[in-house]
Amino acid sequence: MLDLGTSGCPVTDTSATGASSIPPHPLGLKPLGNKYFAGGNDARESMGALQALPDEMLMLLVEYLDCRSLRRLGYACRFLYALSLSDDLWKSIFLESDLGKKLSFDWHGSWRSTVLGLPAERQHYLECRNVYSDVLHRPFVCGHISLSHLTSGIPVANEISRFPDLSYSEFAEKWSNKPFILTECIRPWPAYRSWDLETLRKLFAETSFRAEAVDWTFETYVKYMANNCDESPLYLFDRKFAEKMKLEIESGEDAAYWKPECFGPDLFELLGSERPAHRWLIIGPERSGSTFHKDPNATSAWNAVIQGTKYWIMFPPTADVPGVYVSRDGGEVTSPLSIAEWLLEFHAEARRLPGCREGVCKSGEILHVPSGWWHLVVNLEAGIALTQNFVPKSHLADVLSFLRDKADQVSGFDEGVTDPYALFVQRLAEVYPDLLESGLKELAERQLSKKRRWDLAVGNVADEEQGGKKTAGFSFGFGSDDLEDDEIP
Ligand SMILES: O=C(O)CCC(=O)C(=O)O
Ligand SMILES: [Fe+2]
Repeated sequence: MLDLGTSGCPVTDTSATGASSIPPHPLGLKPLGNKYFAGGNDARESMGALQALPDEMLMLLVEYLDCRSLRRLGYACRFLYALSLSDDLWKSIFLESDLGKKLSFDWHGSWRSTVLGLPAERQHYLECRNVYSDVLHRPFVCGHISLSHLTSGIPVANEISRFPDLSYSEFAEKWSNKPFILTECIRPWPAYRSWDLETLRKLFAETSFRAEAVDWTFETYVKYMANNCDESPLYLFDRKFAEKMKLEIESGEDAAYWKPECFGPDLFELLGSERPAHRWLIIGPERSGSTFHKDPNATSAWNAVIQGTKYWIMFPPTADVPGVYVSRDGGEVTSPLSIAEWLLEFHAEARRLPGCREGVCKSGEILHVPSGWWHLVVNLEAGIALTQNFVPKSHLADVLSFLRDKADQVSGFDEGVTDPYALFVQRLAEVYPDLLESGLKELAERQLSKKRRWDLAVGNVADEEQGGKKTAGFSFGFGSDDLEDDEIP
């Protein structure tokens, strides 16, 4: 079978992307390019006036249909039948239905079968061999792309460093700005020793956890995990897990886990109950994961794999990551592609860029995400992870700067905390006055150096050197109008 997709379905060199392993579509529909070898038998021609619309537009239109209308549309002709089976349409219908509000229900392997209550033995499909469409075929490709090419062939220069463990002084002096993996540090955790999906299912079957837009019991989520073909599977990402699972964390004989010592004091602990959300239980099937982002509030993070394996690709804070579009102030990140689409379209290019770091974090290992670093993560196997965001002393200035200068982008605080910057400064002044002073000094120095670079760029330096007055306006003020690197033309 030829694979001639025009987007997201590479025609050649599929071994490098994992696309070669994709099985035939269950309905038999094919990427658009195949039409030109098909001798004129094209299901689109039976669509009447709707033929005039491109597939993308048809898809947008049918998003407005309810369950009954979508089913009826499928009776009209083979192309619309294939279109009406797109499971993303049914996912939206599910989420808007009463079923979408339930904690538990019978999952039947797809959103459509679940909405329609169709167990496997009642699922019958028409074959659609004369349906040619990238729009319909691409989600299937993305839901089946093999991920094995990610683990093989990581360029040596990109490899994330691995150590058994690190001391705090090594971290503070050398590693707080770099990603790394520690291979031994979480092995004593009871959570690592005793948790796996089956154990958690037995203990917490009826406990509900948040997975993106839904709250489901763990039993329901495990069934979904084991049997779905979603391009972007729902990811369990719960920040109240400790309360829900009645876990002790950090101290006490029964602690399920504790933070690794090498990261030193976490300065956001000073915020006590007012600190923003900072720890999550993460569970997902193969192919689930996180699209490119930076962690909130310029915090650093660690991510510990309890079960499974994760592939990480990371870039330093100032990198332009291919396929990721960032607003001028950094406040809006648009990463329009799913993880699988990004891997198909951009992975090969991205790993050739300077600064790119890649690594595979296996069960029993923990990865450090430095403040401001871009990262995309994909689960190579179903698994469980714990993650925590923190503020190490070495990134205090970054966090102060974020809270002060990007107040509109600060996230995760309760509504009652109206001025996170002032609150953090106040707590630091009480406990670590010297650290606060040096943090503020570093901020002022950064501001001065930005100003100097600006002056250089616009020619003000000459005036300054000649004793002119043009640059006299600069002060150490802590206003929010300081110059961003990207504002310098
Ligand atoms: O999917 C993952 O494990 C990564 C999670 C992550 O990046 C985050 O919590 O910020
Ligand atoms: Fe993250």
